[in-house]
Amino acid sequence: MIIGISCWPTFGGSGVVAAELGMNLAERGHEVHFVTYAVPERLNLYQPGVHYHEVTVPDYPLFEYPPYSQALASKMAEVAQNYGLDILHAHYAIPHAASALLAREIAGGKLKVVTTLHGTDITLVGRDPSFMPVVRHSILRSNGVTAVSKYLRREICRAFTCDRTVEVIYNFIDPRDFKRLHTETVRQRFAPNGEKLLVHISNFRPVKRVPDIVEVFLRARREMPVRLILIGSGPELPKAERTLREAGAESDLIVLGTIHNVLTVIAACDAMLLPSDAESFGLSALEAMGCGVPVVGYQAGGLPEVIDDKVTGFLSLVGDIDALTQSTLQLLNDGKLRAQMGAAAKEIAFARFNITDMVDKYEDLYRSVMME
Ligand code: GMT
Repeated sequence: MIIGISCWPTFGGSGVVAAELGMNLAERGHEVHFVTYAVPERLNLYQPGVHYHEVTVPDYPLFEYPPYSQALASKMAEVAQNYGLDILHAHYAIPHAASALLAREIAGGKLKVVTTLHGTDITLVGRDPSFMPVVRHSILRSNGVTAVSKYLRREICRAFTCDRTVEVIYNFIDPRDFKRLHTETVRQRFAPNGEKLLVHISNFRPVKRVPDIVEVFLRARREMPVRLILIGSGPELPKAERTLREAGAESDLIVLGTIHNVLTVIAACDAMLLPSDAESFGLSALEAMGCGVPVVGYQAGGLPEVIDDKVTGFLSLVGDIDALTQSTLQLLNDGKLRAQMGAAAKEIAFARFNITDMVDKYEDLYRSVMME
């Protein structure tokens, strides 16, 4: 098949999933064309079968807002026509799905659009009245629609429409990415005196409940030598840094920003904190599981579909910081429990969320929409 993929190329999970999917499809012999404004993080452009087409938005004094959606649709249509795309797979509704529908109309012919909804495009951003009609239209008019969890499928039905089939295809990890992670160097660097290491990775939006992470860390720090590693960036990060500085805990805070080898860092840690109040899937939780690191979070959104409470991590009620702290301390204090949960996490992550099974499902969906 000849497949176009469009996604946000930044550090978010949707871009990671799109890149991993594209590379795996190319390995299977498909021709894959990425259409974005920058090369997606984790995409290997040197891999045979992977192509990249950059979207550029011309600058013009009239444009107060650069019309990216139109430039994207034009590039998608151009790539569809020039390379004979069978499928255009849009990741994240805004603007990718909407632009893909426009490209399908322009390109005509056999082109089919598959849309994968990732989370905030349904639960937060997409629900804003400024976007809602476009998101609903994109869901209804795509040839195929997938959601990354059962929770997200329920939300699509509740907030947008129940009038179409939405297939759940979970996010996935590639076991090959988890081999040879040099965790010793990271531990030597960040925990030189045998401190315990907690890690959180996100875009630091309010939905991630960063103050809960700060509070758990401060409470844990009163009990034992522990350090907190923060990966990523976003509006809640400076506030967290300020709070920890004021509490005199900055010496045990490690802010890494948006880095590349996140798996190596995660794998060196003792537990991941992910106390979001809405999380459609939580790819970072799955990556922690693949590293053999248990996750502590809340029973929110699709997280219970990823983390088995008391087996691969701990999930408590949203906002229950006491429970969150207690679970974190239990893990940090008990090396045997950590090893047991870490091993279960690894096993379940690779069995339940294996890249081969999920890419099979995407291929099947592509084939079925192509037969329409
Ligand atoms: O808005 C975000 O949080 C970023 C977004 C993204 O584009 O990565 O994350 C969503 O998609 C991920 C990949 O499917 C999921 O793992 C995240 O859970 C989801 N974020 C939320 O639902 C908050």
